[in-house]
Amino acid sequence: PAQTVSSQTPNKDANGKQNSIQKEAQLDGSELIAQTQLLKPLKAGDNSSHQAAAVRNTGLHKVLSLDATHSPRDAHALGQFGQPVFLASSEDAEVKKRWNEGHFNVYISEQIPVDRAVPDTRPQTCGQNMVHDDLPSTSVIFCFVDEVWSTLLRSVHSVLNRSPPHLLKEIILVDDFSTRDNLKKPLDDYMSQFPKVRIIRLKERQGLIRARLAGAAVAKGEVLTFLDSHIECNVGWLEPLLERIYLDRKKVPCPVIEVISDKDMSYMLVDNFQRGIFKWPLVFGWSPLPEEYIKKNNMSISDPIRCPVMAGGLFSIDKNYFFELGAYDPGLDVWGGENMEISFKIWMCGGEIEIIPCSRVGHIFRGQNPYKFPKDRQKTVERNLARVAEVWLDEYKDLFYGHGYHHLLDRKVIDIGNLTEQIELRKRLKCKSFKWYLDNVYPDMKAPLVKAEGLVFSRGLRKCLSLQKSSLSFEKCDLSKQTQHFNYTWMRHIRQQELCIAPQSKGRGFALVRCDNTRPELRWFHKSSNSALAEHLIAEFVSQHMCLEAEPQGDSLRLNPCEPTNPFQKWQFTHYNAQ
Ligand code: UD2
Ligand code: MN
Repeated sequence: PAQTVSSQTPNKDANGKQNSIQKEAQLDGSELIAQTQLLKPLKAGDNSSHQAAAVRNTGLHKVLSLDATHSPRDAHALGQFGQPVFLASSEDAEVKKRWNEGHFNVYISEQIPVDRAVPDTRPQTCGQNMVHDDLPSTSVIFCFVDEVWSTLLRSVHSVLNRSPPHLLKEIILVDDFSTRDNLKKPLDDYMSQFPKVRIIRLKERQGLIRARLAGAAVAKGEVLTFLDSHIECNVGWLEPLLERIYLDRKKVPCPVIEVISDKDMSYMLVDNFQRGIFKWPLVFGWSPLPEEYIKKNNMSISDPIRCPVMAGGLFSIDKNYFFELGAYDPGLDVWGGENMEISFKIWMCGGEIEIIPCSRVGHIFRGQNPYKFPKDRQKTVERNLARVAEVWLDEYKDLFYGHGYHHLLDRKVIDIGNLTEQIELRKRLKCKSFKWYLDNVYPDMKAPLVKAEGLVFSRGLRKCLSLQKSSLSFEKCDLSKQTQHFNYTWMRHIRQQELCIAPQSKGRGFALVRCDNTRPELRWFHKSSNSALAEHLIAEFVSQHMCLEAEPQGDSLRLNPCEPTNPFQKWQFTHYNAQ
């Protein structure tokens, strides 16, 4: 999903030109080494890495404002300076015709210069920041499958034009078995004018995860920088990322992802203080830092933002650290879930993910994937996420499954593959628990382990369920008695320790069985309020609507057809953690 676009407009003069462009000499590495200036004091919390860097006692220079706007540019070209392109309505048909080639306005993109300027959207102080002269070099890796020619070229040009040459080791284009002819010889020919650009071609479709691994395997830079193939890097984007890694090799910095409109190709800046988060069942989203957190830490809009989950597409990582972490799980297919995997892995195994507001990259967010999935899209993503959940979520994986992917538990329906190596890796790296991650990295996430818990109170009897010596009965409610405590789980089980209450498929009885998440017949539908059968416990896998009912004599339980107002079918747990 795209971030919310900010209502602020970048600094521009009346001609739409960037007025904050600094007329700074374009330096290369050799000239930089000579410069030494004082490091701006870093924020609290950065002390250890600050000192580590200070020991190296190397020179510093102001972030380079490399941008080809220093060179002559056609100010009248369409889309120049990131301006929107407006078309006559007579061109609508053409726009529509070309749309599906990339699920954005391919027709407009083709008419915009491949090296257009974009507005410098960084917070004002960014241009004054100091970075070290001896930053590590990076390999920039673009994976693509059937990418639109004009956007692929614009992505590459933006890296070539706005990265200090001595820091850009190479650009690796990993062609994930594209079918379009122009991406073969014509692309080779075009890129042959840039010695830093290498193209690797995969012999079969691998998906973006294994394509990135293929790029990483041949990369020569000290840092890997992954980018999507329809982006535009902004002025000064690279050095602030590399600086963070220089200060601490376990930091994984991400640029702010700005929005290139899929409709008019304009470059739009996004709201400040945004970070990547997830909601159940592991759905990525953006959310601003809590207000109190910003105040408490006295944060300015250019400070790095701790980020619980990265969006996935754009980040830099120390190459050795990437491999120490076991890179990506190579069992993840095509698209999706790898951002969760690497995020949990980084945080739980000793690293940090940050968004760096002084580094900004525009990205075309598309409504749909413009390429085909070899198998069903939804199943592919769900399967990837299940692999991540099984390896990283510990007891919280019930929340993942319970929020919509119950069918994944049936391994006969979806085979999520072998996870031995991933589980071994987590052990070997001695990674922390998912609970630690939630408590320390994403404390504002609500993640109760069960939906409801406590006593199970029968409205009709005004007594509570009790499980003793493997049989159920009713007793006077008493919170101090463990025999009366049950959980209503994300799997929708009514559970006490290992035992679950199960409806019997025939007859009106019930049984106590060992809980098993993969058995759908143990599930009970239950809502505390606001539904037609509020407070009922409805057996999900019994043919007609059958509800759990207390015998009015109070000596046993049975299943009966559901009746909305029957108090002997109404049950209440002491605490509801979620509806
Ligand atoms: C986001 C990420 C993307 C990836 C994805 C989840 C951003 C801006 N983008 O979705 O990088 O993390 O979430 O997996 O954060 N590609 C291949 N082979 C494939 C499929 C895709 O090479 O089989 C390429 C594709 O051409 C593109 C990149 O991988 O350059 C990412 O794909 P996307 O742009 O469709 O993903 P996006 O931005 O929707
Ligand atoms: Mn993308």
